[in-house]
Amino acid sequence: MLDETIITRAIIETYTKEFVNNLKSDVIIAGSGPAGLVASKFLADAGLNTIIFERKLSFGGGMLGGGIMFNKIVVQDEAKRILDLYSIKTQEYEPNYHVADAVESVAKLTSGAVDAGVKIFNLISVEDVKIDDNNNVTGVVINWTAVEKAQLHVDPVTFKSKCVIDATGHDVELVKTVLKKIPGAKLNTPYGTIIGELPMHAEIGEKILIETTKEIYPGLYVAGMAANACSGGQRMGPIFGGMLLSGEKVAQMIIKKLK
Ligand code: 48H
Repeated sequence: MLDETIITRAIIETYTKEFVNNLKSDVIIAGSGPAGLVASKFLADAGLNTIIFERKLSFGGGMLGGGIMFNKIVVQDEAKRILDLYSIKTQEYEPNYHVADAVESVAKLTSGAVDAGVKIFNLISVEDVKIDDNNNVTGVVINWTAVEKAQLHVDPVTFKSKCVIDATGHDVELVKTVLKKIPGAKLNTPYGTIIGELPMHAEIGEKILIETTKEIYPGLYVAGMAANACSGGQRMGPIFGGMLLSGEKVAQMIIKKLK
């Protein structure tokens, strides 16, 4: 005999317990695209308590759509080792062009994060950052995506962390919030502000992403497409090696700082 109220209680109690347990963490990541997912696994593997807030129902961001909805992705030689780490199958299409299935890639990157101990909260949007007395970023302010979509006037809640990663992709949402809301905020970019992403140039876009991945403002890091969008890096289309390497790099930077 199944009691529906036990099912309901099981879900509500276990969810809220995890929610409360994660009110203070080491690292909060906004966005579960490839950069956020890879960063989270490396951070958790290093023993850092890491959580991801993802606006959508699904994970993987733009990776799931491959190129023009053909759900295949391409990575170059130097990034293939990251796919290998997750046992994601690849086919060498031409020298230095490795093709992988986008669904398998997203599923295994997500599973790798979860197995490493990352807690992923989906259907939640980061709508603001939390700051300390010196205006350093020390957490995020979140709300249900459903509230955001319905434009309801419902106040959000706050989660604290030692570092925050903006892995929100092209829209670079957290950094924009810092610029908009913190008077005189200067970013760690050539002009102290968001430069915006440059047009397509896969070769340069992929390379420069490793340099644009950085602590962009005290307490706030950028990874993935958000990094190139901040510092004026080129876009690169459906080659995803740079996103994986950027996730790895931001994790290494934070591990060095916190460990
Ligand atoms: C919670 C949020 C919020 C928010 C957004 O776009 P993504 O896949 O990001 P990356 O950087 O890991 O990968 C970029 C890649 O997908 C891409 O777009 C490429 C390679 N483009 C090249 C080109 O030329 O166009 O994922 C970002 C994730 C998404 O799942 C969003 O839903 C989520 O972040 N997100 N989550 N709170 N405020 N904003």
